[in-house]
Amino acid sequence: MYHKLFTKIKDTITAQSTPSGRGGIGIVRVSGNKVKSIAKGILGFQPKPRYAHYGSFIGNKYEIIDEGIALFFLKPHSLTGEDILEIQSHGGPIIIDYIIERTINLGARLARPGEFLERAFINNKIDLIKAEGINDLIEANSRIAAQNAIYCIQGNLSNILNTLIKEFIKLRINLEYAINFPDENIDFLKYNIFKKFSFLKKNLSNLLNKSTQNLKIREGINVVIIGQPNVGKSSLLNALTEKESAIVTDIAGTTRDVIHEYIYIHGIQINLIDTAGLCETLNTVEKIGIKRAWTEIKKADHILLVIDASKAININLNHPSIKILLNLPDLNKITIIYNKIDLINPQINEYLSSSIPTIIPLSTKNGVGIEKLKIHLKKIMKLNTIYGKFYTNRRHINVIENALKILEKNKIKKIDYIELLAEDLRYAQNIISTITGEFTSENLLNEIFNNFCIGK
Ligand SMILES: Nc1nc2c(ncn2[C@@H]2O[C@H](COP(=O)(O)OP(=O)(O)OP(=O)(O)O)[C@@H](O)[C@H]2O)c(=O)[nH]1
Ligand SMILES: [Mg+2]
Repeated sequence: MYHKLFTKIKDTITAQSTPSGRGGIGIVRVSGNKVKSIAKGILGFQPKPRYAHYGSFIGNKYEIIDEGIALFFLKPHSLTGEDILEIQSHGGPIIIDYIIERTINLGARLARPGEFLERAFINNKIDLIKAEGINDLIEANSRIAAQNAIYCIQGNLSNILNTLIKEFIKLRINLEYAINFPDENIDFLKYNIFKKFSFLKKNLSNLLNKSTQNLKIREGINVVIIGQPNVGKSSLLNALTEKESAIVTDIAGTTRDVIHEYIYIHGIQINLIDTAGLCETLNTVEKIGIKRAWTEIKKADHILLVIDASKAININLNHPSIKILLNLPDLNKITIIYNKIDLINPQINEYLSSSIPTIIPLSTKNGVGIEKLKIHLKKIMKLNTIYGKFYTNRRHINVIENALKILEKNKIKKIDYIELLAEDLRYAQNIISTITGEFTSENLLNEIFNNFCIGK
């Protein structure tokens, strides 16, 4: 079965598939109906499918452009499901340009971004999840992100969704039966429908939770560093990133804006966010900085509240740092950092280290405690990364969220409105089908594939 956009594809596309710049090899890929004649023109003969031909590439005036390897794939046994020619030449920009120009002269046009994968999707070679997985694999910035993209390519999420859609269909069949034969043992039927509906909602909500966790693996966990001015927030950022990411001075109010940096701990990205010191102030710039700090606090996955240990020996509820602590939205997300312990009595330090696990005493000045903080962050990430062997991006998550909203809005207890329930289920199922692309508008497809690079 081909996608409804299938009839739109008539032309032949060409693009460089390897990155631009210089390299040992450069690959130009051509896909479409004219590939056979283009191959004959540039190679001088008709290539055999799936055979590595070594030879010369011929220009418009029968000059030799370069020599290298040509691979021909006969449709439908190719990436796009169309005839494909891959020309492997030497990887210089001038040569590649020359070859692309030659394929255009022979009847191809330059491909749009992501157009090869778009054709693969339209010709039913891959679903949307796999197309996105290929893109994510190429763009991956950590091994875990790459591993997750592979799950997409292997179809793990597609399988989960296809099973879910089958459950939707089963439930809709039951509903149709209840609507058409209202007199038959309706209470039992209603009970069954209720059970299946709850099961479906639970499955969808589990999928949403796991998916949100998985997204964090790719985008990183946001750890926001906050505290009063001058407690050593920027020094902590610098100690964790091991570079001079932020300006450090002894003047309170040095950091005015939000500073973003990232580190990797065991392949998982941590986005570190340094903020302006939280205090009462009349200074306009500082006020804006503090407002931005609170915006970051609201978005945080975890917060490091830095306290100057030398000024917190007799800490009580009136201490400004405690006031900040009490204003934070979720106390479960907080680690207290007792900084500047080089300035305090080592006995107090020892007491703090051993007695309260969510307090980490450290000194950004001499580095004591930094490793302990990294181990602590690693533990937090573990809590944040319970994921199955599937992977979802932000688009998938939005879709799952929307489908779940529709199901949650429906008050199943009023089962007398059984037609409305059938309608909601149909709607939610269609929404979920947009993830694999089975039920996707042309606009959305364009939006997705336009984000890919040319040559993919
Ligand atoms: N003795 C000692 N001094 C430190 C330590 N960490 C930071 N400092 C000093 O504390 C002062 C303030 O450090 P910053 O990192 O700029 O503090 P901040 O919290 O970012 O300050 P604002 O950006 O103004 O809110 C600087 O003089 C640092 O050298 C530490 O562990 N021990
Ligand atoms: Mg600072």
